[in-house]
Amino acid sequence: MTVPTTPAGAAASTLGAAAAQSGRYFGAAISAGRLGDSQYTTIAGREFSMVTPENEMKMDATEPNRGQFNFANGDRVYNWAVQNGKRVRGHTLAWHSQQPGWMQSLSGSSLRQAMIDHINGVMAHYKGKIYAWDVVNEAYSDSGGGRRDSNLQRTGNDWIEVAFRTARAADPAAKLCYNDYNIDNWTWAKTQGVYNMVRDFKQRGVPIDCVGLQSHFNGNSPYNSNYRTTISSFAALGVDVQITELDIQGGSPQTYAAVTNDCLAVPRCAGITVWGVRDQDSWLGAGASPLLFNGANKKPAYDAVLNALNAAPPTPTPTPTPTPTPTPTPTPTPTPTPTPNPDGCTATITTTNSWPGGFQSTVTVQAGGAAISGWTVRWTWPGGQSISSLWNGQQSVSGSSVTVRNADYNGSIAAGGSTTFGFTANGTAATPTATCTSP
Ligand code: 9MR
Repeated sequence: MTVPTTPAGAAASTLGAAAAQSGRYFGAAISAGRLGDSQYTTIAGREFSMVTPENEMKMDATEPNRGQFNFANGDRVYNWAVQNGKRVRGHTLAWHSQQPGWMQSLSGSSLRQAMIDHINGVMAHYKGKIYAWDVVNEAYSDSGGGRRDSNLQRTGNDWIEVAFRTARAADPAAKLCYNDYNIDNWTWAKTQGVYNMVRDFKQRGVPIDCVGLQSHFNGNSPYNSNYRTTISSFAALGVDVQITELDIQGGSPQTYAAVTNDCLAVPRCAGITVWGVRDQDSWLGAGASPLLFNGANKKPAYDAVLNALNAAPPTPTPTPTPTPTPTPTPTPTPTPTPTPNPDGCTATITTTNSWPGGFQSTVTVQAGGAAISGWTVRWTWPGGQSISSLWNGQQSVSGSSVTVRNADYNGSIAAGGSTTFGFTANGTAATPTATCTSP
């Protein structure tokens, strides 16, 4: 990353350089559609050290048809960012909103599988290139502290942890964030709901590295001075905090300074991203005056943020206290010993991810020399393992014996073709030999 360095004692003159003095970044949401606007790219190129594509890496943009990925606009924003020396936050892999039409009409295990496939498809394309991913976005209800109802939530309460585990396996180099709005005020039930989820994830070893506080402040959700408590409380759980979508209706310089100072006060507050460049670029419209620039002009809020960043005590080693990314336990390479079965089917279990106390597997069911119209896979757990969630199949368990039959939609396999089902399980990762029979 090339962030201009500032001589000791001198004030930095851009947001990115000023934030870098304390090892932090300062970013903005960028739209592919505005990259032809030279006023926009001049400001964004000069001021910011981190970029979040505003819409271009969302589910509807990246997988418009099932299994068919489109990274044209995501790559446009990504390439502009790296060509201008900036890092990129990925936004977002699993969300109830902005789903492509085909996904909106799915449910149950096929939606669960589609989510997993989506995460794998997008993260594979950007593997090793993304600073942090908003793995799951806005999964909590606006009141009461519980989960928001959605098609993803109805696939089972474990959908969020399955998303994070899938994401860790897909790109171990990216920080994995949970991102939401209205979790800025420490006294709100929604904030506490997300806090409890993150605490639970850390206790159980579900991979999570950061929490994104969107921080859209307005009359209904105003900035409160307990924001610093929110940031430090999340940080104390052992995750980074990133302010991911900051805008302040009315653009108060005092509030912008307070938000900046609250981040600077907590070592694990890694950086701030504003949700757009100029007021005219904001999803709220220019009339809300929510951002730091009015046309090419720096607003009073800009000066307030820059001065706060310049007043921060410099850190000698500018590292945003990166999370010691828990390396997923290397998974033992399975030795599949499928018995050749010219006409029936074979099944092979592969571990795709593991963590202390659990693992995730994919089972490939392959038809032999003839098409089959249904399949049953059986195996025996060697050491007390138990399935916590299974998709694309119907399971029945008796002691250590597991039987999985095809789901309604994946029983028919062409000669030589294959399908997969998957599961997460408790216990030590194991790849027992599975048998497959077809009627
Ligand atoms: O700014 C985004 C706007 O252009 C889109 O139309 C909108 C669609 O949902 O999403 C906006 O960004 C949202 C972000 O992805 C998630 N948090 C709330 C943001 C503002 O609505």
